[in-house]
Amino acid sequence: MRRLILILAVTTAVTGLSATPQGPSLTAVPPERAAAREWFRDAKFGMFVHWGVYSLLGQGEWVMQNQKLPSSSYEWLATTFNPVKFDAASWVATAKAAGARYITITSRHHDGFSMFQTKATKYNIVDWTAFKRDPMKELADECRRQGLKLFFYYSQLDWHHPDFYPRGGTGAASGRPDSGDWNKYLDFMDDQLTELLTRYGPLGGIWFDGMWDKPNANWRLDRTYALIHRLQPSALIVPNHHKAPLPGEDVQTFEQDLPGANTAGFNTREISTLPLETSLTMNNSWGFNITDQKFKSTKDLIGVLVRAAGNGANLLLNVGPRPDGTLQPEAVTRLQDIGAWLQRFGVSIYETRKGPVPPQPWGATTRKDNTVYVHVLDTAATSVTVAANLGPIARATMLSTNERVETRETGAGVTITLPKTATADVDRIVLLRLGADVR
Ligand code: JFZ
Repeated sequence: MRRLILILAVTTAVTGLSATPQGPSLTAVPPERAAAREWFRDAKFGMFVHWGVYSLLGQGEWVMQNQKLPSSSYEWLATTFNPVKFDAASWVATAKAAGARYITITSRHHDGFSMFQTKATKYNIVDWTAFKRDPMKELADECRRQGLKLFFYYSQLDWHHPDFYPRGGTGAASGRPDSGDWNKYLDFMDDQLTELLTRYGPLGGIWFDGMWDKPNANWRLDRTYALIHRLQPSALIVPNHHKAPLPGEDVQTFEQDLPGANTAGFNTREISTLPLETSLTMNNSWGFNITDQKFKSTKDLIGVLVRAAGNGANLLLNVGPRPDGTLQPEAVTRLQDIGAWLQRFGVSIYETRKGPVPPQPWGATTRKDNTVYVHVLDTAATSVTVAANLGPIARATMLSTNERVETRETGAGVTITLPKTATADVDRIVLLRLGADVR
């Protein structure tokens, strides 16, 4: 009995998930994690990477499912994965030059192949391929060297593991036996997460995906989340389950959508008070897709970054590197161009919070202390109205040139007349210094 009480007490202390009189708390977290959440809110821009065995076929990361490939074929394919040109230093340098503050990478996607060294299965890049290297380790070391944080995407859905049973909505064609031990599968995941959180240095966090495949299963989330927060108290849990956040989770992420927009059809409209993130493909694919040339323009990508910031959210912008380990040139040029823009105008994005009004058809607003940045993305606009009571405005200037800008308080808010000289390439940014003292 005493032992039971002790176990209960320890579990409660460790999970932090115990019900308070008001129910489980989403916000009461230890100081390390609260600080990590603030770091996340400040970071504003991350590079997402989808890369794995599927990259070989150039049809996206769902190829195993979409082409109904049996495990036996995919296992053979995996033996041939040998990305000899992979260079962690250059990937991280590219992300850094783009202005990204973190990288989130697929340590294991739905195909079940571990892109890291693991004792939990031989089906991993070190033991299964001629490559024999651990690219997650190389990236973790480089991120530390170059000052970026690293998050591991980790799929809870597995199309290969025999114990992923009963199966969910996908993964039926891989030829696995109709039996399996669900709890053994959950143990396997906890073992792998333990490796990821103990062998790669301090992580930004874990980006979970795949629960949606079996929404009613017992995923033992409390136990897994407690494990993560015990192993690394400042690691953030970012779940892509498309629902309102659950206890223990740290970031609300929206796939292919700005917070609350749900153009994708599978996101929730409920926006929590947690840090927010929007994930976005650069073309229409996550994993390398050799026929998908529909890359968004740099202008459009910056537009999403600005609108995300205007919602108080980060942009997690995806690249799908090629099977030889190189980034696609189309992605590299866009990342370079975003980086050049952030070099000049990053002050209006990084460390900001959402502005006084939500994003508008003409653009978005961000705010830092007593400075409001009005981002005019509509290149045709000659004036815009920020429909909020901002109080006195001490100074209004174009961020790019310091040129004075005319503002007028109307009943509807503050109307800004854009100078004719302001060039309208991507984003005309007006800086409003709030307060009474005119300087
Ligand atoms: C998920 C993954 O399946 C995808 O491969 C990629 O990693 C992305 C970031 O996350 O995408 C999903 C997941 C579920 C649905 C749609 C996209 N869904 O339930 O409609």
